[in-house]
Amino acid sequence: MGKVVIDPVTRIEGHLKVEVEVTNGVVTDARSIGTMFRGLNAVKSRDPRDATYVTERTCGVCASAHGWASSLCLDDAFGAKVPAGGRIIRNLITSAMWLHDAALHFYHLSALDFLDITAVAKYQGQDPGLLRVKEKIGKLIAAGTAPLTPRYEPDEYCVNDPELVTLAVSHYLKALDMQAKAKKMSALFAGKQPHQSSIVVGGVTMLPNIEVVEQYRSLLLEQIDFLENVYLQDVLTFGTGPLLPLAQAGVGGGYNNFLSFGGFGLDDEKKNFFLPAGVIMDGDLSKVMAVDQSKVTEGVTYAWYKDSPKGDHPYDSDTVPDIKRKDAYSFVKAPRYDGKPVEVGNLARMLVMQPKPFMDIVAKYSIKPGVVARHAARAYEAVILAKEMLNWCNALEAEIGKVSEFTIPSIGNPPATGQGVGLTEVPRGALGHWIKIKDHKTENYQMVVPTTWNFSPKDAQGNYGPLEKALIGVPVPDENNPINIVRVVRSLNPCLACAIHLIDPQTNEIHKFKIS
Ligand code: NFE
Repeated sequence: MGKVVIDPVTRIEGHLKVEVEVTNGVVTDARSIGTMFRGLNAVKSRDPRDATYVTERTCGVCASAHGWASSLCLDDAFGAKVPAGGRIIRNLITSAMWLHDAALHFYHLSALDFLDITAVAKYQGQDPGLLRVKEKIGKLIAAGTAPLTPRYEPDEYCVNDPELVTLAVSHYLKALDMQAKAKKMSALFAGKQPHQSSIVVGGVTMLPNIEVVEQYRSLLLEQIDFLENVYLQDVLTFGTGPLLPLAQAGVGGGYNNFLSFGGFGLDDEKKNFFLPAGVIMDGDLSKVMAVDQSKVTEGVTYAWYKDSPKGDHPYDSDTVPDIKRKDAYSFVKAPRYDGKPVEVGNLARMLVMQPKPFMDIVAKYSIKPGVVARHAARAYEAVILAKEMLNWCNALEAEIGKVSEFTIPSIGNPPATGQGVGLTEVPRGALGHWIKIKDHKTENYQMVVPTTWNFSPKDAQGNYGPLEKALIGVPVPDENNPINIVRVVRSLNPCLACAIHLIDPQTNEIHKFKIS
């Protein structure tokens, strides 16, 4: 029996430490530890409309996601009705960033867990593009400056066929270009990226014209080609080839509880979504339950925060650090739905939505929830989302000319008192923002973020967080090469920057802590 500590886990967003106990080559205990306190000073006692701009600064990856969630939250609190054009432009700004995230997550963060990169040097083919890759990467390997690192030793699940590896590395390079172009798409409507400046309470500030929509559409067609013919094919090649044993064993599965808040409003931004809302418990896919936000709580029994005197629902909870808290081991709180830990993200969304082609692949290859299923879900979702975005371009063109419909409705000053909730789906999963308003100012503001759900510590009942549960049972045949651990972590696509945040109304101080 031995303890394996990975600190920091690299090739993710933010700062994460993972500790596991390994007994007879299998993980028997696990801790997910958010190590960096961020002390993001933010929105309390300010004009509620500031929330959109401040909460976007939580993260540089999913900034638009927070702008979107905070605007949905403010729409609710202000009673604002968003015009159709505003809803569609919000969808186009945020969905483009999902495409950015798909390329980033698979190629630049995860794929290297499944490739023996040294095989590039053995490429024998004549494809000029792949020969350039061989030359470029081969030089780095020969020089000992191992490229695309840090990484663990390749194991039996790593692809080592020189043709396949060289092709995959060429896709890695292509994916950099696709990331940049996806961001450009988003910026066409958002003004800029990563921190967009168009989505606001009541709608968007942007007035589109046909030229902008056409520019977006032509970049989108390029994305669809890449997602469908490169990304999805790579995931299928790996997932139904060398990784099939991992897929069928469900390595890195977990509770089989899944939550989606629903994302991308079709006609009503709060009710009818392209990616539906739903809850699945204990893997029962025949029973997708409706979401009730009142069942969301955030506990801190094992997190370095004080208990919230007014309760654990995000309308009332607070975020006050307490580094001396007994038994605490993470700066990530423990959100629960109806008291249960739930996995959020692409797999949760695809299991709630259950699109036939995806479910057919899962059935055909007997894939169980886990590492490989998450990658498959992310790739399939990216393709169907990108194709749906074409429909939104068409719908937006039909709205052009209704100029007044695009201007921000006259929403007036913030209400004297009120509250609102904004629930949506963002690349990593379910995102919720909650606000309470008093004297026209923000009295309380809480964000419950995808990575907080997935990477939470234990709760008061002693239930592991979803990642912790997913790690238990994972094979680690060599404690010096815990590659399966990072595969599980990265399949959940964490962003610890989002997961840990704090709203401090008084001091503006970035707190200092020493973690022993
Ligand atoms: Ni910082 Fe985020 C997404 C949000 S993560 S990336 O997607 O919200 O938990």
